[in-house]
Amino acid sequence: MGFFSKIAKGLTRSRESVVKEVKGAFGKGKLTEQVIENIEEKLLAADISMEVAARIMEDVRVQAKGEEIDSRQLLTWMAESTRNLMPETPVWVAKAKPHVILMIGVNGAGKTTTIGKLAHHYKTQGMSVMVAAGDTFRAGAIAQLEKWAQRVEVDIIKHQEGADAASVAFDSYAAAKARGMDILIIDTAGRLHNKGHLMEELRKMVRVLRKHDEALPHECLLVVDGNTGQNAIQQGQGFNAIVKLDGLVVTKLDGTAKGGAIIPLCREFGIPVCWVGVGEDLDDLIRFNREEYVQGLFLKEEVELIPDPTALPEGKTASDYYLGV
Ligand SMILES: Nc1nc2c(ncn2[C@@H]2O[C@H](COP(=O)(O)OP(=O)(O)OP(=O)(O)O)[C@@H](O)[C@H]2O)c(=O)[nH]1
Ligand SMILES: [Mg+2]
Repeated sequence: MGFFSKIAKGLTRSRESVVKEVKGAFGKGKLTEQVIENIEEKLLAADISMEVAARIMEDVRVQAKGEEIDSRQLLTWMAESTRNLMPETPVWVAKAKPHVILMIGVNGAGKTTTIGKLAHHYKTQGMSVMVAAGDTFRAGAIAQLEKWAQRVEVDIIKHQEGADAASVAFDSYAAAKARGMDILIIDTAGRLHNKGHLMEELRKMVRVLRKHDEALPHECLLVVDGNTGQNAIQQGQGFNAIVKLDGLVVTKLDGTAKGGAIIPLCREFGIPVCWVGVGEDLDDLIRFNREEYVQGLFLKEEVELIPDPTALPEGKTASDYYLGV
């Protein structure tokens, strides 16, 4: 399954509520204040913030110039406006050897799972990968990462449960450097952004890593559960105060109705979404692409309209549409 159908599938629930309003209640006509208000409401339900929803609808209002439009046009403008509100995801490049990625986030966000998927991704690209069991806090966390490391056949650096997480980070860098690894991905314990002592531990991890090299970590990724919606903004603020965030990983976009939360999140922090998790398997990680995201969020309602792939309109192939695969 390509990026497109995966993200489109992941965003089905978010898309449905918005598209239903636009297609069902609006259909075709002039954009009245009432119509705009109703659509804004649906955008809020998909966890697009008030500020962002208002910006999108203002853009649409300007484009429409008071003339009659249909729902398809309206959705296309909404998608365009939304895309322009999001920072573009950069092409990934290794910053050094090893390129060090630190994964942070609240409990259960999907950090360890994402590390497994990322390790797999880089390995299939021909790079050597090491993972570090920096979650020494939660019982079973080291074994969980070890399982992933075995599954994708990458090296792991670990200490005992309860050991100092900062020394795991420090040692893993030394080991990755000595072994000539391309990528080092460091796991951390889940922590609430308002838990002072755990945030202090994170600060220490970064401080200690920087004894090796001031540029470390090269990538600090905040992992947020796509279902968390706008609470993720508060989480992000807490982490941002401790360590500079480089990008977001939004997990569990499969099956959430809150897929819109991505937009206020990356606007708030001015950082791009780098990866999106759409399931629990190794391949269920996608490099984010804002164009395809907004299409998945606003435009792929065609799935109901084209139930039979053998009856596609002329000039179209099945891959032009999301068919619910
Ligand atoms: N459906 C779905 N489940 C996911 C995704 N990513 C992670 N999960 C599941 O979410 C749960 C928590 O994932 P973990 O990777 O353990 O999360 P974590 O952030 O490391 O958790 P802690 O270490 O406890 O803080 C697991 O059951 C994962 O299988 C995703 O993209 N989609
Ligand atoms: Mg974990």
